[in-house]
Amino acid sequence: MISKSKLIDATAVRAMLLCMHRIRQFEEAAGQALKDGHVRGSVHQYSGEEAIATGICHHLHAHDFVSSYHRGHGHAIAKGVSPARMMCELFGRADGTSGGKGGSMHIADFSKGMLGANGVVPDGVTIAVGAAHAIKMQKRPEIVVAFFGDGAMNRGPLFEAFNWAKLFDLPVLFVCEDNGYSVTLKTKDFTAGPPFIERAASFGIPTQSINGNDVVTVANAAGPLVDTIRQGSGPQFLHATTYRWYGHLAHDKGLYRDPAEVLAAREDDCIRHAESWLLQQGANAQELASIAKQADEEIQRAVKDALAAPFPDAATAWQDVQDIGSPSWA
Ligand SMILES: Cc1ncc(C[n+]2csc(CCOP(=O)(O)OP(=O)(O)O)c2C)c(N)n1
Ligand SMILES: [Mg+2]
Repeated sequence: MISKSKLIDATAVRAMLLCMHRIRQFEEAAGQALKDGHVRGSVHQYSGEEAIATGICHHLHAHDFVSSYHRGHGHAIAKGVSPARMMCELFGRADGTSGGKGGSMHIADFSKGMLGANGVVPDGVTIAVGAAHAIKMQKRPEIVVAFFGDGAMNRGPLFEAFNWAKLFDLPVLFVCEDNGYSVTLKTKDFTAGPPFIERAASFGIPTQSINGNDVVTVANAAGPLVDTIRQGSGPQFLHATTYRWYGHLAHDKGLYRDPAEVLAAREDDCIRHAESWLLQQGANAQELASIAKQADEEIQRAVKDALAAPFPDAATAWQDVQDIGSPSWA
């Protein structure tokens, strides 16, 4: 049963709309900053998928945890990590979440329960299960959400994670964000067997499949799952369908996709759906525009501040990084 505080009402959807705008604006700015040469390395934009992180993290407490993957900005923002510090991280500045040394694929902030984006498919999931095991052993009340893509469903460590989580009935919600693609391939074109949810179900994990582009649907599905995990149900698996608006990386023009498919996905915009929902509940267009404006201003300020922020001191270059011996090139 959904507890009263978790009923999805207009106040909740307004808050989630702001969160989705924040993520969308962050991704627009990050993609542009990469093109402008302010960001080195890679940027995987979460644009189009915002409803999933937003609708699920809406139900998490500050002390709960999330783990993520290479497309991790949205999960971090939805979990409460500061977009300003994340922007600094992308820009390689000392004020970044990892002092500017991690970049986009290593956004982490333990103080907010964000265990990290992760470049290795699907290693964020195994980290989540480790955290969930620690929570269970210490009899603590937190839960963990492991976000991952459909591509992870064909990797062995994911099944080790499912097995371990169910064997010990760990407090973890597995969330497969199924955008249909793994880099340039349609995931279904290299996937054998029955639908993904049956893979999780084969471990005895309860499963559910939902439309991940509707934040109300996501939040209504996630609320009871989070509750039941908190009450000791063991792991749950949520499969959420969605689409990524841009290429695999901000550099990637995505020419392997049918333009009509991309256009249709953009019509199925999670932000537009949330706005329509609110309009039906009596919100007015002005109010919705001011929510979008608030997010836009926040992110523009984050970019401006990141550009002005200092780079890490060269003397600290070898601090907080894995020890790989003496830098012979130095
Ligand atoms: C172990 C491993 N193999 C290969 C890669 C290269 N790689 C990066 S992303 C990706 C596919 C990701 O697809 P998905 O999990 O669906 O996430 P999406 O990019 O669609 O959000 C692959 C194969 C990797 N990062 N790690
Ligand atoms: Mg995918």
